[in-house]
Parts: sequence; C-alpha cells; structure tokens
Amino acid sequence: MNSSKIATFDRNDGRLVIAHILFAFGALLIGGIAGMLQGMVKGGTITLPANIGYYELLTAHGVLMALIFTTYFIIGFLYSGVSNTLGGKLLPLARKFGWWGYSLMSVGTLIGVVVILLGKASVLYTFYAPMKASPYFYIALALVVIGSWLSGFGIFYQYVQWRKGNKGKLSPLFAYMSVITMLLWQIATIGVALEVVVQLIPWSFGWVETVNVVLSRTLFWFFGHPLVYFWLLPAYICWYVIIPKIIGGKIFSDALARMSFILFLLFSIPVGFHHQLMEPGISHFWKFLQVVLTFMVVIPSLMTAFSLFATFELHGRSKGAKGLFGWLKFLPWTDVRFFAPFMGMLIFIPAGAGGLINASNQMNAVVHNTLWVTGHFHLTVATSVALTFFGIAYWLIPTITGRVLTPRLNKLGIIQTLLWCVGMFIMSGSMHIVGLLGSPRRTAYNVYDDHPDAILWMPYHVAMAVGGIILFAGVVLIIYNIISLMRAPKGETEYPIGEVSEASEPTPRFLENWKLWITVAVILIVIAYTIPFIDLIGNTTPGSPGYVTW
Ligand code: HAS
Ligand code: HEM
Ligand code: CU
Repeated sequence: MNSSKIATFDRNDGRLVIAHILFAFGALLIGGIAGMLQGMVKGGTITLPANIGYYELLTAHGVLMALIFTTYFIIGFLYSGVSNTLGGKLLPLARKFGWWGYSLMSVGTLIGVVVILLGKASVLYTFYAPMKASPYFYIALALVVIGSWLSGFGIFYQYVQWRKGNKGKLSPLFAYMSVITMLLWQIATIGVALEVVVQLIPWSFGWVETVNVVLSRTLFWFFGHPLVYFWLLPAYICWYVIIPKIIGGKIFSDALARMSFILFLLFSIPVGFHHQLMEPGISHFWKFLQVVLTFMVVIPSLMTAFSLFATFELHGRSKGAKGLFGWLKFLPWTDVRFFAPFMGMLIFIPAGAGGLINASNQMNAVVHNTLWVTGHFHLTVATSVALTFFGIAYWLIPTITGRVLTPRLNKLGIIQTLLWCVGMFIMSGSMHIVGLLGSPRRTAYNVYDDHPDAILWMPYHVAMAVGGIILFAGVVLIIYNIISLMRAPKGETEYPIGEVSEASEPTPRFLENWKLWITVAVILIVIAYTIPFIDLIGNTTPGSPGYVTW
C-alpha cells in the first residue's frame, strides 16, 4: 500500500468529514434493505407485511439512496479534499458552515424518513404532483436543500480566502472541481426550491386548491438532471485526481480536466426536458433544443474517458509496457482503492451508452417508464458512482482516523466490489432486457396474470430479485468493512492527490474566470427555459387538485 509520505489530517475537520460519511453509509444500509425487498416483491417471491406499502418502500429507497447517501458522501468527500488542498485545514467559518449544513440536512432527513415511514408521503423520490404528500415531507426536503447550500457556502468561502492569500496562483485541481460541483448544485437546486416552496408547500397545506402539474415537473427536472451530474462529478474528481496517484502515475492534463468540468457546468442544466420527452404541454422545438444540449454534455464524459486511458497508458509505458494493451498489466488490480473505482469506470461505458439511447427521442418512446430506465441508473449512480465512493472510503476513513487499510480489509474490499458487480450485472441486466419487452417501472403489481406478456417478463423479474439479494449481501459487506476501517490498526495514511504530468501544456488562466463561466451558464439556461416557462405559467388549463393514490 502506498503510505510512504505521511500527512496527518486535521482532527476537527476529520470529525466533520466522518460524520458525513457515516450518515451516508447508514442511509445506504436502510435503503439497501428496501431495495432488496422491492426486488423480491417484483419477483413475486414475497408479499409485504400488511402495513408496509410498496410505494412507501420505494420512496424510502429512492430518497435514502439517491438523495441522502449521495449528498452526504459528496459533501464529506469534498470537504476532506478542500481541507487537504487549500491550506491543510478548514478555516473556522468554513467548518462552521459545514456543521450548520450537516445539522439542517440531518433534521430534514429525519423528518422526511419519519413522514415516509408513517405512510404520509409515498410519492417517490421525484414527488410528482398531483400526487400529494404531507406538507412536512416537502418541508423536510426544503431543509435538506437549504442545509446543502450552507455546506456549499463553506466550500466557496475556503476557496475565496485561499485565492486572496495566493494571488496569481492556480488553485489546486481538487478544490477547483469541488467549487464547480457545488456551483452546479446551487444553480440546479433553485428549480426544486421554487417548486417546493412556491407550488407544493402552499398546495399541500391547502392554502391553494390546485397545482400547475407540467410547471412543477419542469421545475423538478431543471434540478433533476443536473442532480445526476452532482453525483457523477465527485466520482470524476476521484478518477482525475486520486486514481493517478494510487496507480503511481500522473494526471494526463490539468487543463483538460478543468475544461471538462466547465463543460459540465455549462451543459448539464439546460437539458431537463430529456426526462419529459413523452410529456404533453411542451413544444417539440424546445425538447429538440434540449436534446441537442444533452448530446453536448456527453462530450466532457468522452474527454474523461480519453484522459483516463491516457493516464493508464502513459503510466504503463513508463514502466516498459509493450503492444496495444500491454499497459493493462501495470495497473494495481489487487488494490481495492483502484479496483473498485476502475470497475465503476468500466461499467460507465454501457451505462452512458444506455443514456444516449434514452436521450434519443424515438427510442425514448420505447424505453420511457419501463424497467430499462431503472436498469440505466442502477449502472450509473448505483454502480459507477457508488463503487467509486466505496473505493474512496478505503483510504479516506484511514487517512482521517489515523489508521491503515490492512491486507485483510483490502481483500474484503475486492470481494465486496465483485459481489456488487455480479449482483448488478444480474439485476440491471434483467431490468434492461425486460424493459425492452415493455415491463413497467415503479409498479407494485407483479403477477401480471392477465397480461399476455407476463409469461415473458416473470423470469427476468425473478432474476432481478436474485441480483438484488446478492447486492444486499454487498451492502452488508461494505457496512462491515466501514465499521472495520473505523477500528483498523493505528498508523498514518496519505491523502492521495495526484500530480500533473510534466509533459502537459500549462493551464490557461481563463478557466478560472468564474464571472465568464457563470454568465455563459446563465445565458444557456435562459435560452433553453425562458419561453417554455412563460408558456407553462401562462397556460390557461385549470390546475389539478391533489390526490393520495396510495
Ligand atoms: Fe441518465 C434517466 C440520459 C448519464 C442517472 N438517468 C436517468 C435517471 C437517473 C439517471 C437517476 O435522455 C432516472 C430518473 C427518473 O427517476 O426518472 N443519462 C443520460 C445521458 C447520460 C446520462 C445522455 N444518468 C447519467 C448519469 C447518471 C444518470 C451519469 C447518474 C450518475 N438519463 C438520460 C435520459 C433519461 C435518464 C434521457 C430519461 C429516461 C426516461 O425516459 O425517463 C450521459 O451523461 C452519459 C454519457 C457517458 C458516456 C460514457 C463515457 C465513458 C466513460 C468511461 C471511462 C472508462 C475508462 C476505463 C477510461 C457516453 C467516462 C476503460 C478501461 C478499459 C480497459 C476498457
Ligand atoms: C429503484 C433495487 C441500490 C437508486 C429500485 C428498484 C429496485 C431496486 C428493484 C425498482 C423498483 C420499481 O421501479 O418498482 C435495488 C437494490 C439495491 C439498490 C437491490 C442494492 C442493494 C441502489 C443504489 C441507488 C439506487 C445504491 C443510488 C445510489 C434507486 C432509485 C430508484 C431505485 C433512484 C428509483 C425509485 C423510483 O422509481 O422512484 N432499486 N437498488 N438503488 N433505486 Fe435501487
Ligand atoms: Cu437526465
């Protein structure tokens, strides 16, 4: 293991980071139980005990996995890197922001989970109107969002102060990427905050009778698509900045890495309509424009793939690798800190390809609302992103707690990664196939006796359940590994930050010109959304009353 150069982590900062990471894994455990049960219900192997509704479970799963596990892990990870690269310590105010954010988000999460478990908010993690949840569910969501803003402010504050004290210097790559990730988040969450505060809370309290449904969904997806890049970018930080160090290589190009993050900031927001291609009430022209922008946002992912291959290949060749793929032999396959994120990268190839299919209007008509889509995001967020986060935990926890990753834990980590890959191959693979055969997502109805296609679907649903059980074993093992990491032998572990290859060109300074990039981002958003929003707000069809469908 690479623990030669010693770096101790500030203890107070460490507490903040660990609090986030442990909360994240707590959410993963509860969400994992729900996930396994859902798979079994859909496989027709169990019925839920009388009082638990399928949609209650599915809401808990979506919220805990997609919103809570991810956000907590991301904020913890970003704070750790910002502390490490911007001065080795958080400024007192930045740390305070971190704790304020953490507290508010935790209050929100607890209220939200209680309301969901009481069966008052089985509206799924996208909480589409006109399904109407308890107002406290929306208030809980608002608290989580406001909390995450405070955490973002802490990161911005640390960065701004660092730049003031280091005039003319290029900021560290990790910190730069963290700022973009949080900027993306702050802009995107404006949409969902408006939806929740202006539309859903007054409506669920009964202060207004009806809600404008298409407007609320459009505001949701204004947020919902960049949300997926908010999950992805921290994984990319690991791939760009951490992985080169772990394999003993160099970052291929600092400028290319920064450019790809800028492209995410610009193109990931004005694309929400690709989730609404099948919805009436939005004109084809705007859908077409946003699909074009969706294909633009594929480019930074392709740049990432190129850059990672280059890092791997240059490293291998510097060690004497021959032939087209000889460099593969020089990667540290038995090191879980590399292996888990690498499997995430590999799986991102089919995962991203599925995304391109979804984004193509005609093909979206085939896959929309089927289990194909569920298969797509269990590869992207639940594998590429989740495995990368797992891989990060194996060095982040020891670094912070002053411990070391033992060979035994490393081995358990490899087993955990393999379990996840096998389980996901089976579960997501069958979701993809059965989705193409027309089996719907988000339905508790599972026997399909009266549907002519049922005979085709059911074997895949059973396979989904089997995959889900293997995945749950993976959840149990990662929880065991996290607890063991917290108690691993004392020692010092380095925070692995990669260095940039000397062969690469210097980074142009305009990449750090925030005024320029934020302005371009806002212009693109204004072009893509102004007229659709004017149309939707001026829409004279009556709004919808609320329904409790569960
Ligand atoms: Fe998606 C639906 C389109 C990426 C998550 N997506 C979803 C939903 C989620 C989600 C959660 O256009 C469901 C929401 C719901 O509940 O309704 N998605 C895309 C496109 C991309 C994409 C075009 N999605 C993601 C990522 C996610 C995510 C990332 C989470 C992290 N998605 C859609 C569309 C829908 C959708 C439609 C709506 C469907 C519907 O009808 O409801 C692109 O960003 C993908 C680009 C990526 C690539 C792959 C590049 C490969 C790389 C790997 C490098 C590997 C290396 C190692 C170097 C083109 C970077 C290789 C080594 C070797 C040795 C081989
Ligand atoms: C939905 C299983 C892990 C995010 C589902 C569904 C199943 C499932 C069967 C589909 C339910 C339906 O459409 O009726 C599992 C299992 C997991 C797991 C067994 C591992 C133990 C994850 C992870 C994430 C995630 C790690 C994200 C980080 C989601 C989301 C939904 C979902 C966002 C959609 C909820 C909705 O449609 O409202 N999961 N999953 N899952 N899963 Fe997972
Ligand atoms: Cu999207």
